[in-house]
Amino acid sequence: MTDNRERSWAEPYKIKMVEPVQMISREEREKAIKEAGYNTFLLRSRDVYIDLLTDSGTSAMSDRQWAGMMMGDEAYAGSENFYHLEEAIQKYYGYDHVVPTHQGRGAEHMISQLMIDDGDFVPGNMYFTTTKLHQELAGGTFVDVIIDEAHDPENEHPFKANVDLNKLEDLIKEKGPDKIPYVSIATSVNMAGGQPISMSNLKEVRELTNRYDIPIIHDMTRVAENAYFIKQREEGYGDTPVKDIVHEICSLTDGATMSAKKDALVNIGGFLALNDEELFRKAQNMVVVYEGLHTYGGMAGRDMEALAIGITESVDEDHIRARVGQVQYLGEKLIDMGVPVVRPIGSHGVFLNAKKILPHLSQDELPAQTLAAELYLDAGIRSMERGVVSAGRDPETGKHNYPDLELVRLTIPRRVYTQAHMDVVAESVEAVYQQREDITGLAFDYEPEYLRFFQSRFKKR
Ligand code: P61
Repeated sequence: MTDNRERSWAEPYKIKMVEPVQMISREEREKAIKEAGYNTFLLRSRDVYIDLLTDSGTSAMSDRQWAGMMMGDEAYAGSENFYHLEEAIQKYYGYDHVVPTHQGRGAEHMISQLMIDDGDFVPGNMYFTTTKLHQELAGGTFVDVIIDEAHDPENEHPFKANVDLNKLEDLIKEKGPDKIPYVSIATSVNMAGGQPISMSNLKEVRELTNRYDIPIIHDMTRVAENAYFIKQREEGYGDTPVKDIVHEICSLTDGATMSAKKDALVNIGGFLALNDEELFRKAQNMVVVYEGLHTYGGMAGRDMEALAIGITESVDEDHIRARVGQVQYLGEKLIDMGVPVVRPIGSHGVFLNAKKILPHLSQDELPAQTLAAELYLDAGIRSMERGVVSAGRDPETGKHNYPDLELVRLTIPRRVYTQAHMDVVAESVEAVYQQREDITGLAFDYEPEYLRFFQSRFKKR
């Protein structure tokens, strides 16, 4: 480099296979979203042009992963691929024992059933839909102990996933440590907008929980993305490899649930990782009831091989820089266009601030659900509601939960779309933003009991 200007970077891969996508006409999109009850989860994928519903299971696998798929050992018991997976988890994450599951919620189900008793409280750094539901189904109550800044979309705190230690200690003192089976710590907190926890905060949580002898269970779904932000933002980590930061994060916790469909670059899979031998034995016994034998837990041998390789690739410096970099690129573009988004831009998606974009809609008029439907109408871009619909109802009162954050998530799959796709997305968001005053809200038409956002149907008001 001849001067101090930042040089452009590009994706650290080239494309070997393509999957055609196309945009259907405006009339067809109108018909499709109406038939889907204005719920983007109910659209058919063939009717979507750029699919930013989720980064879950939507990543492109590498040639090495596909080669690994050919080495699937589909033995019912003792598959060679399980041992490769176990080795990768021990090497990169440092947990002693592994129970594979079909995906993240399989692991959440087991840890909740094994550790939570009726009347327990589970503190965590913001809720996640499936995590909280499994805690409730086990008889527990989730308690949010994230810092207040996390609930403010405009607050620029660099580590919005940090735990408020006072909130946590007050809860422990109020309920008593024996009512708190574990503290649930997520890295790269999804519902806050993909925000990281700092290493120093995690260390403080560890010290506090050690004093009360309470374990930490880590939702490590996006741990590498969190580690990348630590490298970027936390003093003393600028020269530390992401893989070492990941290892250090895990070493501060006692076990983890993993949806491998995100960070770990596979289309299906997950696991429960534990250091405690006795708990592990119980989980190993439980997995045969709900998932499959303890050496496959609902995954095919080939899936476990792809996952073992995906874990290795997920902590590669070039990969993680390009992955988070692409999300930042879209976010910066939208900020430049004046569109209100959650700040700082998160790790796995850009979160539009629907409350601010559609201030004329009350939360009962479902601003984020409405905005997601409008985005689809404009250019066939599929996004996800993360607001009052996702927050569900209070199990005690049956009333809607009204979260401060009323967001639409533009989630970027890993290694799938190009910067040109990001440009198209930004232009579509801008077009919808310009027509925002003409947008009218939605009302529930059908609402299922569990995780209602997946299957609810809506009607125009
Ligand atoms: C997602 F609308 N996430 O972000 P499973 N923990 C965390 C996750 O992000 C996560 C799981 C546990 C999804 C899929 C999804 O409300 C929703 O492998 C931090 O999906 O079972 C999943 O892992 C669960 C979308 C899940 C949702 C729940 O798109």
